[in-house]
Amino acid sequence: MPIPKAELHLHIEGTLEPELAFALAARNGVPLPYADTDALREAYQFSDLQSFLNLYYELMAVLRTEDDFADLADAYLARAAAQGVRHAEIFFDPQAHISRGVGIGTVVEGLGRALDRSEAVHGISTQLIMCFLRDESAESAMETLQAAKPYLGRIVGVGLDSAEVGHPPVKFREVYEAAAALGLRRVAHAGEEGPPSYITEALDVLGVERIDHGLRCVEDPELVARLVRDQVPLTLCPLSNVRLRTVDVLEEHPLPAMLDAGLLCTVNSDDPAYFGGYVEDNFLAVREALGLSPDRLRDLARNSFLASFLDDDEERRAR
Ligand code: ES4
Ligand code: ZN
Repeated sequence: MPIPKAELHLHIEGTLEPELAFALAARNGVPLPYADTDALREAYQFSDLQSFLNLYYELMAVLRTEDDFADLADAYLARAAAQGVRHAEIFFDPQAHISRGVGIGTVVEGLGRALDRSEAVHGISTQLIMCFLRDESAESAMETLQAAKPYLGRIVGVGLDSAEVGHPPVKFREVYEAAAALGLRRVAHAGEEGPPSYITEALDVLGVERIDHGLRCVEDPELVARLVRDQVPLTLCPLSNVRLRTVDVLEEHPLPAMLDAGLLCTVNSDDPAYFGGYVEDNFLAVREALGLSPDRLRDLARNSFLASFLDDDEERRAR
């Protein structure tokens, strides 16, 4: 049995498996420029983050109705349950749907339908985090935050994703201030492809309480010392890092050194349909490639609950 764990870095659109993509394409009459699922899978060869994002946004065309988002989330939750996930904090990208004429209400109500039955059906508690696309304007992010207002009962926090380099956290200062004023929790992708200074900026300017990825902190010893001192959680995604060539091979992933340094690391799946595995697959892969001991793996699972937005009582029940 896989160890019980929380998943804290998971883009729901990145759980769209080729089979479901083709089924939804047929259901909605959306043409896909791939002959079949094998041809689509062959496109899953990425040279960097942008090459992945191009396909990730292209395939979203098949997601159109509440049913589509409910089916997408149901499929993820079923797979996550089999991988030991007891709690999931799930990212979604409203702007990637709004720009295609799919309103945030369709997305949130559809996902919400699956999340509402998740505890009963899959034994997984859930929360939603809406992400802003950092390669879009701050004005667009602010409009998206306004559009989300009727749905904030379902949304625990905000995040920042998409193409990182050239889009520093400071660009979203006002948006994060507004999100905080609405009582939303704050996280941000930083230090995936971008420099360590983006991690510092996300903490100082955006007031985030978790860093998504954060891998490149290892290049800045002072930053590492701060992250250790403040026990800032990092949501690492090892298989993602290999597929997007952020690390050359899994055997060279800095996770063991990061744990040895005292960083609060968690292991997550990011976009599991694209990167070759769900969260337990990531645990097994780092165990094999990096020789992590059972104690280390238990630490990672424990960290996932510590770093979650669950309070102590909820955490005890989830474990
Ligand atoms: C993402 Cl791996 C990754 N990085 C940044 N933004 C993303 N959106 C979906 N997956
Ligand atoms: Zn991510």
